[in-house]
Amino acid sequence: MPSKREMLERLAQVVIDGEPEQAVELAKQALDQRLDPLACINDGLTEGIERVGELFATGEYFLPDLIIGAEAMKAALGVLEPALGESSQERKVLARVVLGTVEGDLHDIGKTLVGSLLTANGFLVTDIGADKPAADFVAAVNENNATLVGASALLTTTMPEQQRIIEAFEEAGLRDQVKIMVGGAPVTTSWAEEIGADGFARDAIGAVALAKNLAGVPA
Ligand code: B1M
Repeated sequence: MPSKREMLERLAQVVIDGEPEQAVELAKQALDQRLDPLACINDGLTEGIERVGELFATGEYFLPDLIIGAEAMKAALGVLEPALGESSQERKVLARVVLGTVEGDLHDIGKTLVGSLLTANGFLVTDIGADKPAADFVAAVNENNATLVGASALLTTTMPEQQRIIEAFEEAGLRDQVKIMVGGAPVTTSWAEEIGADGFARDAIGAVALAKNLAGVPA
């Protein structure tokens, strides 16, 4: 049986190689070996997709490589993410969250992971998807009586949409009723402060801690 380290390296490699079917098989094997699904995601798959991003940035990989790498990661997440929340079924809802990726931005892997961990930790998450205009965030808050909003942006060109979302809540007269958190690889604490967000989290685990803090729940 491969060691934990070997399994994590294989999970990273299968994303780098862009092999969705093998990714699913490896993810199942990892769960059979009782590896922590979060470790498989953070120390296996995410390592792989970050390497894919580096190869793309240096011109060694092209857009199709980026797409197939993301497909491999998503395929494995389909196996691993349900295992994250298995112990959270009977917990009470801490708060209702509306989560999405901003308009013009198709990156949804990190946002979905944030949603999975929030759900696993007792939040009721409405994931509105990717490439969503500010108005959709406002509408989803109204429909779901949410008190938390999470806006993800992965492109420097789409970060301003996070500010647009905050403005949309101000225009709708709802800014006092929701806490807005922002995240995504290019987002920083200073950006969050500059646009008037209520908080920034670097990763999905940080997003859970931030959401608890914003919802007034002990960490
Ligand atoms: Co693109 N892409 N991409 N991409 N892509 C990046 C982001 C890039 C950094 C790659 C690079 O050049 N090195 C670069 C952006 C440069 C920049 O703006 N600074 C880039 C580019 C340029 C592009 C295109 C423009 C390429 C092109 O067409 N020429 C294009 C844009 C399309 C669009 O959106 N309009 C594009 C397209 C794509 C794909 C569609 C092929 C695919 C996405 C598939 C999908 O998501 N369904 C893709 C991918 C896979 C990537 C990389 C390789 C990986 C992103 C990812 O999923 N990471 C990425 C390089 C990189 O980030 N290293 C890259 C794994 C994920 C778990 O991490 O999303 O960071 P992440 O989420 C983390 C944290 O950021 C945080 O928690 C998550 C989990 O820990 N987080 C939050 C995220 N959201 C949060 C919200 C929160 C809190 C925390 O609160 C609300």
